[in-house]
Amino acid sequence: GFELTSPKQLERLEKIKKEETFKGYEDPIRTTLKKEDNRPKISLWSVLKSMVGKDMTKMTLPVVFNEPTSLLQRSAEVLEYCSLLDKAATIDDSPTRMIYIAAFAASEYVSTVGRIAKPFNPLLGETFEYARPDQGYRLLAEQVSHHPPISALIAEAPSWSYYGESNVDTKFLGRSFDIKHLGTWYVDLYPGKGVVDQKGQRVDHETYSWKKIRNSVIGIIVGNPTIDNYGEMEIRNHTTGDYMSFNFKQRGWRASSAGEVKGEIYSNDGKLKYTIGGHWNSKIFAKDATKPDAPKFLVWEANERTEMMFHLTNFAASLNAPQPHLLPVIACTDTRLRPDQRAMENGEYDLASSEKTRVENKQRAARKQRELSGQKYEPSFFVQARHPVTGETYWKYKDNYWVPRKEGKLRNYKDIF
Ligand code: CLR
Repeated sequence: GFELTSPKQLERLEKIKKEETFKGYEDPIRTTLKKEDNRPKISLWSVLKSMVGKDMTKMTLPVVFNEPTSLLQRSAEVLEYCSLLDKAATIDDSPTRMIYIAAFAASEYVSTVGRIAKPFNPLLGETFEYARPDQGYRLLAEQVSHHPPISALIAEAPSWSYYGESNVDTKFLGRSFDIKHLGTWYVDLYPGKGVVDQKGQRVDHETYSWKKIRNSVIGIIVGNPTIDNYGEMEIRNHTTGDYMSFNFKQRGWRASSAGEVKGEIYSNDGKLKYTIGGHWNSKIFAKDATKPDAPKFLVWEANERTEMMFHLTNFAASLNAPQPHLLPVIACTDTRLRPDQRAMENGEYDLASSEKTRVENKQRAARKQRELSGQKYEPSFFVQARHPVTGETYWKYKDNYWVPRKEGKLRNYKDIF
């Protein structure tokens, strides 16, 4: 929806098109599943009470506590509101761009509401691709480590890349089930008019980074499980030196306090430029802090949700759709082809459960085989590298998915299901 103005943006668009990214995405987008939820009702506390102190990977839960998404797909859900990044790239002033980066970083949490279910833990080497010809972006995620479970992800559009690693530390402590995020997330933004860096030089992009805040399932014992997301998020623009502190308030006793956020955006000289406020579960506003009577303005608003199985959002319902044009072109390791998750989506819980056992055993056998032959496992599409801007280690995309995909070389390259 936003105009591309710079040669760099057009070059990035050209690459996405030339690699035939959108081949297979001709079918209409699926936005819903069946309405009725026919899962047997089991109290969460009754199965969790014997698992105090455990992390999620060590819990064997009945498959009805799963939802038909993988953690690769849940990490991809952040793209529901990626037009905020397109918007950021149209803005010339760096602290103003930060408003939209911040809203993007907060916007993913609304999808957690009502989703008290365990996503499928991806198998080692499992991948997930997703592209949107209507919005010009593409995404690739790969499970790069099994113990601990780590996914690498990159999404690319003409005016931005979003990438990072999902590495969650989960713990059930009796009162709450807590999820801490260890990975760092990055946005490389390519604004239409370029960027002036801290040395006063004009460059074609800027790099932001932040860590995700904590998720916590509360109300498990009283039988009304609810999700809260809270903590302090520090977003940094490493190129211009702007920064922001973003506070997600922990839910108190009053339901009206749920989802409250407050943030402050500073320019590199330490001057307060904008304040941000609102709720991650409904709307986010910003206000110019340099003018005393500046009105607040709306930056982001949550999309409407249709009631459906597993309380998925409409965007989430699109991710695992077995679309007829798409299935023959995706990699054979794509989540859409995973049989247990597909059975879950179809409401075939017994089949889901037996298939889950089968693919997990297959994964175990493959690992044994590697150990016996002394082979080290290497991910296919990402490699660990030092980040050129922050110096931290991160998973670098090898830029080797979309071309082999287009040539049909990923139809048979591995057998994990
Ligand atoms: C939050 C948004 C992040 C990606 C992400 C990773 C882990 C997810 C978390 C999100 C939401 C909450 C989550 C969690 C893993 C487990 C937990 C789905 C999507 C659920 C609610 C735990 C349920 C536990 C029981 C059923 C036992 O970008």
